[in-house]
Amino acid sequence: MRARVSCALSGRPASPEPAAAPFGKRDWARGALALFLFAAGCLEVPKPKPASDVDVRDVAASTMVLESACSPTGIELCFDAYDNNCNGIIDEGCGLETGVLQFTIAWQEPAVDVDLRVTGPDGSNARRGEPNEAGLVKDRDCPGGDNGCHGQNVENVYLAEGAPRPGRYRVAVRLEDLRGQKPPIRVRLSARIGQRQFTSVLVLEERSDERTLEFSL
Ligand SMILES: [Ca+2]
Ligand SMILES: [Ca+2]
Repeated sequence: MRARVSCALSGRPASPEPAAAPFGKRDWARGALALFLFAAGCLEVPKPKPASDVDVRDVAASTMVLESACSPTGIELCFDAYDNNCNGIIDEGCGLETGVLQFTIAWQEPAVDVDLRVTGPDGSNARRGEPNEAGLVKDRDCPGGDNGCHGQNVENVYLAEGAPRPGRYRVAVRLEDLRGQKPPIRVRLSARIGQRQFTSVLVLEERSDERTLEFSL
């Protein structure tokens, strides 16, 4: 007996069986292709993981003390790289983009150049303009040319598209240039990784001083 194939999702009945006829090689090929396409139409496409399903493992910080508990301090304040209202989003309503992954730094000294570098599992650095292979993009680079950040030095990297890629991530905060400012430079780093959050105040002592946070998904 020849089997019938029906699609419960579409509710369409299966095609009636053709009348008995000679079944050549071409008919077999057409039948196999139709069966494949028909079956493919019935498959459910996996949805992107919600933030609650992001599995964060192996969190390791180099020369920084991470806080994972959020203490609300009132309404959200801009350009401090801190989730003041503990809603899981860093500096929302301040013109910064956000995603299931978000990494933000802020510092006070207007001329000092600090750099936030986030690399995904493929090792490529998140840059401005377009997402890297991991879907990460940087939406601010301060202090920027021509005082582009207006003294509000915040750098922000977020997951712009797709689900978080599994693998190892590295978040580095580096003091690029003091530009005449006397160290140390205090930098707030906050990270949103799915439903988990981390924050720390980094004290950078000299040029090229760097602190890193690594984790796996
Ligand atoms: Ca917030
Ligand atoms: Ca804030």
